[in-house]
Amino acid sequence: MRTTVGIIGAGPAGLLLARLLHVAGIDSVVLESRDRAYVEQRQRAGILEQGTTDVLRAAGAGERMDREGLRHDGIELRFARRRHRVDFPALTGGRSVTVYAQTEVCKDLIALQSKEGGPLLFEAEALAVEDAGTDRPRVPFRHEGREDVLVCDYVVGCDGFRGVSRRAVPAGTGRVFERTYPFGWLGVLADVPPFHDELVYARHDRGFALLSMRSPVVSRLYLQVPRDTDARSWSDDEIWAELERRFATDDDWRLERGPITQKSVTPMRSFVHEPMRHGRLFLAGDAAHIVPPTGAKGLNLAVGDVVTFARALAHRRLTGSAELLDAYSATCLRRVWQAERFSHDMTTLLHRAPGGDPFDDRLQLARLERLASSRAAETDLAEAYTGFAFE
Ligand code: RFL
Ligand code: PHB
Repeated sequence: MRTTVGIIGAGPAGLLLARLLHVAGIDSVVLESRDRAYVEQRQRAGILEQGTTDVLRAAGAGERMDREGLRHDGIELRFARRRHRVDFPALTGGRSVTVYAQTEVCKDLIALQSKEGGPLLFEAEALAVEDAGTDRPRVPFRHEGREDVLVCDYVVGCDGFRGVSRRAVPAGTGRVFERTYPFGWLGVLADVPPFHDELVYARHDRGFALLSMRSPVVSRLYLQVPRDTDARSWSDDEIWAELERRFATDDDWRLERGPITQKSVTPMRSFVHEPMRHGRLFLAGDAAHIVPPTGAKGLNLAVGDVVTFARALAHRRLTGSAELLDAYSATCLRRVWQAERFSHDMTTLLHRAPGGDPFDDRLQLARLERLASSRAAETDLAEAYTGFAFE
């Protein structure tokens, strides 16, 4: 098989890249190791920055998002049994975010690609990236029991944190920056209307909790738990009781319980691989960087990367200049590190290390008090949460 851009992975990064290239008249082939149902049902991100919704709309993938997505103009911070609302449009000159799940973004992009894009092969596992240092990189892959090779002008590794493409960068040419955290998130989906109309980020002595949502009748809730927790060790009653404790306020707020339909635990990690390119292999999304989900940035960063690549390749085609392709890694990394900073700040602001340190507790409360009383501090959060502009 021969194509201009070989894309490994059909998560949000790979699917959107295929769409952007199609719109620019550049052909691609997408290889995805899992089946379509798996990709469409994997519960993950929920928050789209305004820049992300703009890109999806411009790519022709915004119709259902505009109908079903929920515009959110703020979040609530809960701490010391109090609430503080951060008003995004007032602090950022009108910016907001949209609640529209990653599962839905993927469904919309898959439907578009199947209707009018290039090949999108499910259950097609890339085995390696070869000859990335030449102008004919190759991706051997296995599909329907047969081995084949995809020969490309460029390969974009959109295969997530555990994919194969990052491994094709020779040791010694790249550098990894990493932090792991001693906790993870127990995430649940519940068939109950969200108890608040905006997201609630709660800091509590027993640990962090987050209310998000998937629709006006489905809540998405998270609890900080020790890193190696087995989700099955938490009964539904224990989950609701813990949510009640961590979200408790001094006013008459009440939590309504409902059936829990899904439970899983995600470990938390910060990770950046520099540079995001080796020869004709470009890394995008989680393949190149991971943020802890507290800042809701992972999917939005993936979108920024593939927009940068698609523009750079279109520029190359139009002008013959490789200038933007050569700048790809540096351009993406500026935005990536801002998201790393913000996600790390939000994580350390709201989570409690196991065992806890009383000094850290007081610092967290002081940081939260500062956010609740200083427009400057709040503006920094609102600008970062609603998203940094694409370059
Ligand atoms: P993905 O989504 O992991 O997709 C990678 C795809 O590559 C496939 N693959 C391969 N295919 C072929 N051959 C191989 N050898 C392959 N190896 C792997 C995989 O099957 C998969 O389909 O990476 P991508 O596209 O870079 O997208 C990144 C996002 O998924 C991720 O950053 C976000 O989900 C992170 N995230 C959030 N991001 C946000 O922007 N806002 C949020 O609110 C948000 N909340 C979250 C999150 C992630 C979470 N978890 C579970 C990690 C909440 C959670 C709980
Ligand atoms: C989600 O809806 O899954 C979600 C929202 C905000 C976050 C993380 C996850 O910070």
